[in-house]
Amino acid sequence: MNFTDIKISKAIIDDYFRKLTSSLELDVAIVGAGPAGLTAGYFIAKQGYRVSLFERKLSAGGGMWGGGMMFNTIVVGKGANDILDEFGIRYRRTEDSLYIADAVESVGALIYRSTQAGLRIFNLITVEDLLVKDGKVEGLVINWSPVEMASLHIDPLTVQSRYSVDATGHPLEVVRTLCKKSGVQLFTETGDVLGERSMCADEGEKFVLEKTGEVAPNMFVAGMAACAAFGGPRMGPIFGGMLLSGKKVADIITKRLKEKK
Ligand code: 48H
Repeated sequence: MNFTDIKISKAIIDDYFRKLTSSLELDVAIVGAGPAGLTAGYFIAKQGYRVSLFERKLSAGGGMWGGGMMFNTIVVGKGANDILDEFGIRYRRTEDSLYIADAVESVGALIYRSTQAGLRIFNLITVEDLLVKDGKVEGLVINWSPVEMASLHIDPLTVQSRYSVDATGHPLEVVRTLCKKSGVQLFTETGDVLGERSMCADEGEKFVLEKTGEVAPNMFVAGMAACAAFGGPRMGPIFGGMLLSGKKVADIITKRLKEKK
């Protein structure tokens, strides 16, 4: 094989298959590369666990790129600035004790630091279903996003994971599918999805952190998905709760992984 063109193709194909094959059996599978999913992936990978993240879109970053109403500045409250420090994101403190950072720098840092820590991010892959056995989530069912976009009738593949995280933001896609298709009772007041409530930044920031955690056996929620599952208010373009929620879910899961070696 002498053509450089073919060597380039072979290098890409070999490397991608190496990454995908080594993601078939995971400690943690995360759905959604918004701020919550990326932060969770970073803190889990940093502790040496096998963690991969599946993102439907071409680019990771979720709703963070656009700040508030496309003004690409993000705001975080006190406490979340420690996470900005951890990722090396520069920020400025306002007179109102809010911390503001550039949205593009923030997303760039989350992606860079999390992949450097060992998180494998698969963009252009949609999680369309779950692997469920005896009422417990044991993995994810994945397919190429262009297959979904073109409504092609193509069956998916499956990855196995000890724990899964729905970090799909407002739509709470994975947990909704779990309820709809498997009838699993959630750890919410009614056993079902409660749905996101209208805006209140203070309450929303507190709520998302409080409710981040296990929502069904082996299935966790982080970020806006936690508000949607447990019926909390939205909080608009303040992103501290998303970062802290990602860290909290990572702390809970890594503790569980250590206990159940
Ligand atoms: C693969 C999927 C699937 C799927 C969705 O929306 P996100 O940024 O989510 P969070 O929770 O990290 O951050 C929320 C924040 O961006 C936000 O919207 C806030 C704070 N809103 C408050 C308010 O009041 O409006 O990211 C979720 C990601 C996206 O990139 C999706 O493409 C992806 O998940 N995704 N990926 N398979 N089935 N569903």
